[in-house]
Amino acid sequence: MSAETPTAASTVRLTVAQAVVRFLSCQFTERDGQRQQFFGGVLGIFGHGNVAGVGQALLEAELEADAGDGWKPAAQVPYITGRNEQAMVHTAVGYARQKDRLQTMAVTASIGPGSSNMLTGAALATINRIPVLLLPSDVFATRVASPVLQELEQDYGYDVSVNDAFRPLSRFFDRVWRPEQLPAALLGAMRVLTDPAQTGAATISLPQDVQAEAFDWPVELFRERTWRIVRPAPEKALVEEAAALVRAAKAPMVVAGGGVTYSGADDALRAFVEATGIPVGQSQAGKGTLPYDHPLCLGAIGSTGTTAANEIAAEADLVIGIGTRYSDFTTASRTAFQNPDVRFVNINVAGLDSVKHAGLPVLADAREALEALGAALEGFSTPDAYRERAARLNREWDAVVDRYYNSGLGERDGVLAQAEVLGAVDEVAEARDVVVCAAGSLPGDLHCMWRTRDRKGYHVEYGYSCMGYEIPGGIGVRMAAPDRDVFITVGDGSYLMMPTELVTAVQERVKVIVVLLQNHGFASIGALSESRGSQRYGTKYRYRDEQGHLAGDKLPVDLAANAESLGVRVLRVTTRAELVAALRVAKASEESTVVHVETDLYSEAPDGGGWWDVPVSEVSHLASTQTARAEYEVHKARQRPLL
Ligand SMILES: Cc1ncc(C[n+]2csc(CCOP(=O)(O)OP(=O)(O)O)c2C)c(N)n1
Ligand SMILES: [Mg+2]
Repeated sequence: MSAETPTAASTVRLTVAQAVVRFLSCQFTERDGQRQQFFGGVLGIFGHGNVAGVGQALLEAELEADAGDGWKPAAQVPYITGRNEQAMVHTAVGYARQKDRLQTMAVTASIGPGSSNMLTGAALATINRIPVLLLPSDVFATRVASPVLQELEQDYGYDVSVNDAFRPLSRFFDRVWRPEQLPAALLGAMRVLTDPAQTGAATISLPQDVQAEAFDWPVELFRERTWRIVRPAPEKALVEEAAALVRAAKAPMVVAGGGVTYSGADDALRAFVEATGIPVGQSQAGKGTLPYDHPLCLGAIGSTGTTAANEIAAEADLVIGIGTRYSDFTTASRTAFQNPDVRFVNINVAGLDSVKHAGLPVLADAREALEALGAALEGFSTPDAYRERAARLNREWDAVVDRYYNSGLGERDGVLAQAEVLGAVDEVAEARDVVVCAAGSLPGDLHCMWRTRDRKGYHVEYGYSCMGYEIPGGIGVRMAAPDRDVFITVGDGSYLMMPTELVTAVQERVKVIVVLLQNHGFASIGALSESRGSQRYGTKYRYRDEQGHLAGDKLPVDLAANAESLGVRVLRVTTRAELVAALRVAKASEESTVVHVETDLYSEAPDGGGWWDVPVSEVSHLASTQTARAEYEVHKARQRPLL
């Protein structure tokens, strides 16, 4: 026997699915000397595509059946049954984001619709740069019984399946046609999931027959592996160039994005801005990088920004973007920065983001780069007047928030304004609690108004702004942070998209507080429609009227009863005082609660001066559209190429 020949002891005979499950339980990440289990759970729904493969493997792992080789898992990876595959990916994303991308979950789905249901989740994870491992099941590799139930069948290629749709949505994709391919697929997925610049959805497609196939795996595949989450250091010359730009600037500002938080660079950011006196505007993912009442915190920037951030942005001659993608909401569709000489310094781990707006690309980890730039700027500060102006703008905006939080409109009109609901949540929530949202008019309101006090206290999914993320995403947040209360704020439209995981919250005894704002339609798209000349067409949940339009009476839906039927406790409230009382009850409880509150479809958010590019019809017979088009062209003229 040659040295290379595997001995009986150096291989272990397992199915492909058993090997996958075993592999998941021995992956760890490490950063700054802290080590943690990478997969905090496997979420799944079984169908014929995975029940006897991955399902059997999970059962065996849960029962700790002795495989006869003395192997013990390095960590327990619990299996959690979900209700909707898309929602399960949202839960994994919520979990991973709350864990600063150091931990995540895997999701298993059956072939066909079970798998394709995860496509939206894959896009959401990749766009938000959040690691999730997707394990869709696939058609038979052997094709003995093709076409199998739910097989796509394309006449131009028999190896195409619905799972090929994951390719453009994933940062890594592989299909394991043969067991021999599995180790490379698993290691490739781990490489991408743990790379801060590459991370997103990693997809390993598992044909249903291959899942059940046995193979002699080298035992090394199942050794504990610790993946270092790297902190790439910035190039010295670039730091010096960036420092020179800051020293020459008269009106510098920072735009802080999610990358600051994921890098754990919040303290470094605070030290940097306190030393240099450079104020900070925050993207949705960057809210929390400084507490709302820090004198250099300008709060939300861009389309849904504050007057504080947008006023400074309009004049800024140097923008230091840190861990930001510069989405259209952040740049107010490229109208936020109006100084003709504005320049950008982009601190980012991702090459894609580092070169945006023709910025100086400081390709590096946020914390490392902030510390290096801070050291290079030793002794530098903006004038006191600039610091004082930022602090004044911050206080002025907070006074606006105060007025909206306590407008008294609910008492006057008999139905609460949305901002009053946020005011009530603000009153009851503790500093470390987390507010969760994703779509509708709430994200904009939260972005400009929410008083974020803790670095992980604000969780709005705004890369994909996916209706239906709220409840499953919030459940993932709570799983990641059981010591924080999670306030899920959700509109009626988003609730109707995906209330399903309330059942999962009940099953797993995961406590969340859902604040369900019932305004009988789309306040957000309704307001947008009106401002763009489309008269709120099709944005209300109404019966058809006598003319055949969807503008009749309100529909008799009872979302409170719907939530109750899923097994959660529901509190129905009308007034502000009732709302505050209900939130306190929910907070004191150990169970999940849905607080159902009627709100005004027409309630307004404060205007922070930001614009958003949503094109208006160039020709129309409607006067409303013609007026909106004329207004649109005025804004359009302020858009800058930033080259
Ligand atoms: C899955 C999905 N479909 C469509 C949209 C477009 N969209 C954005 S907000 C919105 C309406 C949200 O309604 P609701 O949750 O009731 O919130 P409200 O606008 O009333 O605040 C729609 C349809 C989206 N973001 N996500
Ligand atoms: Mg609504």
